[in-house]
Amino acid sequence: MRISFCCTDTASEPWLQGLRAALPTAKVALWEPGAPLADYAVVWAPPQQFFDEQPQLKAVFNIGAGVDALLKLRLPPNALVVRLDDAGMSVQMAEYVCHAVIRHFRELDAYEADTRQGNWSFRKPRSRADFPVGIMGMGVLGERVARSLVGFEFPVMGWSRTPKSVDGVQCFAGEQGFAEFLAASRVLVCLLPLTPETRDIMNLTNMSRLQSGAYIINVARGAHLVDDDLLALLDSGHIAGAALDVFRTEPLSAGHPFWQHPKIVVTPHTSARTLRSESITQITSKITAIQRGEPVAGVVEPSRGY
Ligand code: NDP
Ligand code: OXD
Repeated sequence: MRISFCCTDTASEPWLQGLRAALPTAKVALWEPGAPLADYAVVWAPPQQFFDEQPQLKAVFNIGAGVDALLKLRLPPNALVVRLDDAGMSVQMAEYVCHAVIRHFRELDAYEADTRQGNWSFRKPRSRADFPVGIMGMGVLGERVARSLVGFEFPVMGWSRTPKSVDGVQCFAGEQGFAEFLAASRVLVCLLPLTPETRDIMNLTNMSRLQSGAYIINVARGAHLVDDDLLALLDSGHIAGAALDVFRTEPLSAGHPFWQHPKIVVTPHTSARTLRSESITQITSKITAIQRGEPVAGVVEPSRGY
């Protein structure tokens, strides 16, 4: 069995070593133009030439959860496309989102500013009931985030394409549930895949439907958010602030107003990192399962875009 590794912006050697250790009988090699035909591919942002030269692939393993960039390419006709299915990302995402919600709710930035000035002063405690959190996307990551926020006793809502039932979470689904979901939310978390249906979903109309004093947490893809609409709603006061981990252009371009905005916290696409060891274990287990003719989780449906 041959496995071809083609991941841009990734240190290849530790991955190659890990894949070889997990599947000692496989031939695992870094892809280069003209490389021998492989059975499986492990990829992140590969060039189109990779797939054009490897049309026989049985499965393509993306070393991330989001496949929006991959699905823009012409893929091998018979290959399964498999995304990372948690692999240590959901706990990181829960940490990041809970931190952002709590930091905002408990006014920790304001406390930090006060204490840096030597001020020992208190703010009136706020009520969780006034900070309902709506999570767009109740998949592998969104559901874990929702359950974690329930643990902190926030009112939690979830919105997905198909109906869900999660203990302690008020679930909404589809177009028909969207307006009600937004109206019930003050903090909005985006954990949707980027598809034609979800691009620009955080726009002026939709964000205006959130409760006044809204807070935006985007940890999915930059193109879910219309930057100028967020800035306008921050200026008007309808939105109180935002924690943004993902951007239309990454790295965020120098001079972008988000960098210095006093109500925006920027992080460099780091809310849930790919963990190499967990990912290698997951990918190699799935290769073994496919070889045995067994089904695997995390298979992408290209027609729905995730
Ligand atoms: P999943 O595919 O498991 O979940 C996607 C969720 O979005 C599902 O609940 C799905 O609904 C819902 N959804 C999709 N389309 C629509 C729609 N049109 N309307 C309403 N709901 C919709 O993805 P993950 O949870 O694993 O990951 C989500 C995204 O997070 C990734 O696609 C990626 O872009 C981003 N990400 C960001 C990272 C970072 O570091 N910032 C790290 C990892 C991922 P249904 O359940 O009905 O199918
Ligand atoms: C992912 C990401 O999709 O890191 O996994 O953004």
